[in-house]
Formats: sequence, structure tokens, C-alpha cells
Amino acid sequence: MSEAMTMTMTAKEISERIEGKLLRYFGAEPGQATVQQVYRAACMVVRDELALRWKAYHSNGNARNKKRVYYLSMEFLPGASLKNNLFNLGLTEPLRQALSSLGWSLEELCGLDPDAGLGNGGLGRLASCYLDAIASQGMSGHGMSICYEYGIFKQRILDGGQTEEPDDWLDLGEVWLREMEDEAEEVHFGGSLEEEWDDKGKMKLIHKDFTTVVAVPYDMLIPGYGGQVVNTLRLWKSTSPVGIDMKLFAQGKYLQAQKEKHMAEIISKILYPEDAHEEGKTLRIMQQYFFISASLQFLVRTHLKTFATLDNLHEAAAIHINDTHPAMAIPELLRILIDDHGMEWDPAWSIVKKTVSYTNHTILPEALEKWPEGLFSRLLPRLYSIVSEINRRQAVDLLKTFPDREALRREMAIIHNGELRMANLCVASAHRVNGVSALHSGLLRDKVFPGFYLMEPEKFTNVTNGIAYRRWLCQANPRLSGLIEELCGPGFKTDASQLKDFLKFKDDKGVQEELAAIKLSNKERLAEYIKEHNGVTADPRSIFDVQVKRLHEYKRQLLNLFHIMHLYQRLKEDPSLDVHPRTFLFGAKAAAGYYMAKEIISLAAALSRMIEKDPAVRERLRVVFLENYSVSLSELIMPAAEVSEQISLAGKEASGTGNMKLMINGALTLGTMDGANVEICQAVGEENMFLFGMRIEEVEALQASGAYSPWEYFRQDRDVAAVMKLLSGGIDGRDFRSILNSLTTGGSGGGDPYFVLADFPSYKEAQERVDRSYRDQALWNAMSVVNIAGAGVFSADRAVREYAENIWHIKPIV
Ligand code: 26V
Repeated sequence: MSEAMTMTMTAKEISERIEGKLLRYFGAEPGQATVQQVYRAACMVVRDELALRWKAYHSNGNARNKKRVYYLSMEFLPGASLKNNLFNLGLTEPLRQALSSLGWSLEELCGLDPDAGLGNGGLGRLASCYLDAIASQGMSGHGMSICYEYGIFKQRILDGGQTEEPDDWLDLGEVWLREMEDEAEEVHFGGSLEEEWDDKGKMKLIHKDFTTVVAVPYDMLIPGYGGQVVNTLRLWKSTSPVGIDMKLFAQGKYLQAQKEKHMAEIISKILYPEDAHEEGKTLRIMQQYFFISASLQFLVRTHLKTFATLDNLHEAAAIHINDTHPAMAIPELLRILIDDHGMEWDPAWSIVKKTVSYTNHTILPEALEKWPEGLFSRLLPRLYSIVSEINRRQAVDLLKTFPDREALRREMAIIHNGELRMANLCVASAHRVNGVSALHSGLLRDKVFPGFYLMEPEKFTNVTNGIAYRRWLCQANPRLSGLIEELCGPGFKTDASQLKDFLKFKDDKGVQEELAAIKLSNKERLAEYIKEHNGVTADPRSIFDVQVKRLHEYKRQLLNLFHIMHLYQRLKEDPSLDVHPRTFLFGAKAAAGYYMAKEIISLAAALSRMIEKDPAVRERLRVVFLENYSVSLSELIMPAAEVSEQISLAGKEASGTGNMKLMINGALTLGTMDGANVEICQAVGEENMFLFGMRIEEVEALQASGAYSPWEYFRQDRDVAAVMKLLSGGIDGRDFRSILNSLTTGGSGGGDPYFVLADFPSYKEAQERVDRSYRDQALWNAMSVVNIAGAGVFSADRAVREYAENIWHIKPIV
């Protein structure tokens, strides 16, 4: 182990370094510095330490020569960096002391540390969890993405509905990035192709008249737990190679003078705030190719520097495609190998196949990317010609394999009906394809890609998602983590499976009481936040029932709201009704153009207002909509949660990861048999969660029968009818007929496409079970212990080890 790896800084050294930074960068003594200056100085000190360890690790020849993974993703959601970096480097206490000696508090500084919100939801956060785990497992792996100037929008609830504000995260967040100007790459768009023949009669395609955009890398350093390995998240920012056109400027044509520069810079301007929803296409194609081309040129360049040949690329690099968004990596790598390095198609194709793997994260049809042929070929003519060749060769193979199955061949085509189907491109080209939970991987094999599965069954595999559990348990819930450590030792911090040792305390009265006390104090902390941000008093003695995730109809926040309306009506009818007080907490961003999702947010906000105005109800039933749900906010919510709402229609949620974060914090899952809930059930047993709703087979049967009629529920179920009536009459002065229509006839996908009404009776019954179980605190706490102890399998460390062994074929370096 090198010296830098064993060295840790003392509080005294840290405070001296902070003073040095304050003087050098801001000309300030600690006594005069502003809190922002102290924040920047402290971050610089931590960043220097990361850089030192990065250098030590990368000068180790072992790291240079061993196989590494490049994790390509349009989205990463690292959240805040300071606290996590300190934790992984073991510097939390030294920095705390250093700051206090200078008259500042660590909490104050962490309060300034912005979330890097370079993603929408589950897919982006998973990518960040995996970077943490790759480094924590001592492996070499780098993330590649876009340095969006504006991350996921800031959500405000104004006039009862969602509004979006820009997220200017770089203002303070830039301190975590280091610009690597010398490693900039050029990316080419548009233009045309020309054939050129050399004297040996060999044809070469020449790409001409393209527009060049420059990609400048900004690296975020990613330390593993223990700080021995530091990997990078490389984020590309777009700029133009041309400056302002001085001629046009001199003519007074100021806007035109800037046009080309402006066009280039717009590529990395903003993250698409859509999550599995339709959006504008041109800029998104450009964003994808921009970061893919830059990343692969960098990868090939780095490889050549060490090995001087590309023949062994697959032995030194694994390229992972996170959903279809980075699928252009496939034709782009072929382009680089063939056009830039003179390789023939067959060896190049063989290298691509052995290098690339693909994870699918959703089977919602609207999220499976398809590009219009015309647009794609205009923007990326060379890539288009390569994808056409992959498609042509596949068609030849398919005709041999499935001569009599035209429909199947059509389904598997990469180019069809004027569209490029990126998922088919990925499955045809990757050597491994995986889903993110057992249920989801099964659906991929049997329903989404059955032809590919018939052809190459060994290609398909499953890796159930996992989370960076140290962030949500050790960092976010230090008291719970401390309790587990006191009872079971510290082993669980590096080996999550040791959490199962906690199970033996399931019926221990003292432990149960301590667990309840910890939960109560976490609820009090969240209640303070709610008081400050929502102006309402959430009672920490009420059940904290939490649904936090992106807003989408398939996730069925509406089912939860329906039950709340039902409960409200019961309480109004019978004020003596014996139910334990409940606080229903929601956090969810809706894609800006997703009308129904925004209506559902408005409904939650309206219900919250209506109940607050009703003194007879609000002490027993409260609705809180927490605005701007983010990684940092989740770290406050998860430790305080008691009920975890995972209520998607079976078959729709690929995995879910919030379910894992809530479970490890002792919340009990109220859920359908969907995504990873199925595996949660295996880990804790049916008796330790609240299952409800149709199983996937029942959903499929109901869909196939075509017999589903939401009207029948409306007519036959008195509770449904009463809730619908409340909705149609308007809530707190707002009309929600839009939602009503979506359930009956109108809305996206016809009447109630996600079977909210069909699952309502079963959900209601499960909610009653929750209420009954909570009254038996010994039972509830025992169930909570079982959930914490069973959460080990959902660690990202485990997931990454499975990827490393079965997909990437990489090994730990340290
Ligand atoms: C799709 C699209 C398509 C249109 C434009 C923008 C856009 C952005 C993202 C997506 C894909 C979203 C897929 C996704 O986030 N899937 C989630 O992945 C989690 C990690 O595997 C998983 O836990 C969730 O169940 C799954 O919904």
C-alpha cells in the first residue's frame, strides 16, 4: 500500500490547509471569510486529498494494466459530495474538529453542498450507487456522462401545482470537478459521406463537411469506502472550436456572429427532465452522440497508450450501456476501429461484441428508444451506415435461424418502418443483457426479447439492483448504524450480509425499545423540516407513511391518494373511528410536459390543504407533499419512514431502489408483487410485509381478456363511488375531472390503464392490516428488525460483484 493510502490528516493539518486556501484564493483570514469561502476552502482540501489518492492509485502499474469497466450513462445522481467523501475517506471527525477550531460547523457547510442532480430518478441514482460500490470493492471503473450546466429542475409547489426552476448546481458544485482541458476530444455532426478507393482497390468512406463540437472533460473523483481506490466520473462539457465570427460581429449581426458557438454549447446545457416519457428528439440525439463519441475516443486513446494495439481491447475494457441511451457506443466503437484504425469489419465486430454489455431498466413501451431514420442519418451519417450494416447482417442470420417466422424476424429487426430501434441494437450487439430484478429479467426473456432469447439464451442474465447502503444507513441514520455496530460489530459496514446478525435481537425488548426511540428521533427531525418548509405540524407519534419516487401513473400515487380520500370520508362520517393517526408523506417530481402527473401532484397538494383546514381530521390524518424530492432529501426521509409504499401495478416497476433504502431503515413495505418487492418478500417472508393487489399473471389475464371495466367498480363498490364523488366535486376549490376522466374513459391509454380501481379493495384491506399491526408495537418493531436484517442482499457491493464476475469479467485491484 502506498503512503498516500495510509495517510490520514489530523484536525490540525486540515485547519492549516483550510487557512492556506482561504488566504490564497480569497485573500481572507478565517475570521473574515464568508461561509461560502470556508465551504469552498474545505472542499478544496478534501478534493486535494482525493487527487493525491487518485494519483497514488493510478501510478500503480497494476491499476493501469488490469481490466476496467467504463459505465456509460446519460444520467448520474451523485447527490451531495462533501459528507460522502469525508465518510469514505474517514475524515468526518477530523474536519468537524478543524472547522470548530476555526469557528464553523460541519453541518453548516454540508447545508451549502449542492446535490449534483445530473439524473431524473432510479436509473441515475443506481449509476452513482454502482460507482461507489465499484471503488469500494477495489475495482477500477469509471463513469462517463454529460456535464449538464443545469441538472434536474428545482421543484416548487406554487398555487397548488408544480413549477420548475433551473438548477444552477455548478455555482457551488464546480468545486468538486477538475477540468482536464488537455484531454478534450472533437465530435463530428452532420455532413456527408463519400467513397474513396485506394490503389489496392479497397473502398473507404470519408466523412466530409461535418460540424465540429469540442468535448472538454470535467472529472469528479469517486472514492470507495476506506479511500483506497479513487475512480472518476468523467463529465463532458460541449464548446465550440470556433469563437465569435468577427466579420459578422463587425457588421452588427451579433446573434448570427455567435450562432455556431451557441449551437455547440447548448448540447450540455440541460438534462432532459423526462423519465420514460416522450420528448424533443434532435437535441437528445446530439447529447447522446456527443458524450458517447468523446468517451470512446478517450477510451481507445488510453488503451493504445498502454498496449499499443487494439486487438486486446476486450481484455482490458468492459463497456457498460446503462439503458439504451448510450447505445450509439456500439456503432461508434465500430467506426473508430474501422475508420480511424483500419480494422476489418469481422475482427472489429468481434471486439465490440466481447466488450459491450447492456442493462435494460424499463419495459414501458414509450421508454424504449426509437429514432426516426431520416433524422438519425442526417445528424450522424456514418453511424447510420454502420447501424444499417449491423441490421443487414442480422437479417441474413435471422433468415437462416427463423426461416418460417416472419413476424418474429420483423420484431427483432434493428431498422424497421423508418425507425432505428435502439433496444434491439443493444441486445443484438452485447454479449450480456440483464434486467434489474428477477421478475423483470424474466419479462425481458419471455415478453420483450423472446426471439433473441431463443437465439442466444446464455446472453440473458439478471442482476437485482442494490444500493450504496452506507449512504442511507451509516451516514443518514448514524444512530441506527451505531446500534447495529454495538450489537453485531462493525463488519456489516464492509459486508452487508452481516446485517443478518441483527436478526437475533428481533424479540429483544431492550433492542426493540431502542429501535423505536431512534425512529422517533428521526421522525422528530423530519417533522422540524416539515414545519419549516410546509408550515404544518406533523405529529411524530403518528405513523409516517412514505411514497417518494418520480411521479408516474404506473407507480400509482393515485392509489395512495384514493385511500387517503377514503379514510378522510370515514373519519368525517364517524369521528370516533378507531384508527392510529397517520401522516402520509409524498415526494415526487413530474416531467414538465406530463399533464396527468402534474394533476396528481396538484391533487396531493389540494388534499393536504383541505385536511389542514379541518381541525377534526388533521390530528388523525395528514398529507404532506415535500417539494423538490432529491437525493439529499431522501437521506432525511428514509430514516424517519415507517411504511414504505411500493404500489406499482405488477409488471411495471423494473426493480425500485427506494424500497431497499426504506427497508434498511426499518420501514415496512406495503407493496405489490412487482420488481424487487418480490425479492424483498423472499428475504423477509410474507408475514413481515403488507402485500396486496393482483399478481402479474392476474394482470396479464385481465389485460388479455379485454373485460376490464372501471365503471363496474364505480357502480358496485360504494367506497370507490364515494371517492369518485369527492373528486368530481372538486377539492379545496380545485377541479379534478381530468383525473376522473383518466380513470373512466379519457387520459393516457384509455380508462384506468394501471388498474387503480381494480386493486383498490385489496389495497384498502392491506392498509387496515398496517393499522392493526402498528398498534402492537412489539410486533411492529420485530418486523422492523427482520427487514433491517434482511436488507443485506440489496447492497450495491453485492450487485457490482455480480456484474464484475458474470458480465464485466473484472477483478479487484486492491
Ligand atoms: C427513458 C427516457 C425516454 C425518453 C426521454 C428521457 C428518458 C429518460 C429516462 C428513461 C428511462 C427511465 C428508466 C428508469 O429510470 N428505470 C428505473 O430504473 C431503476 C434502476 O434500475 C429501477 O429501480 C426502476 O424500477 C426503473 O423504473
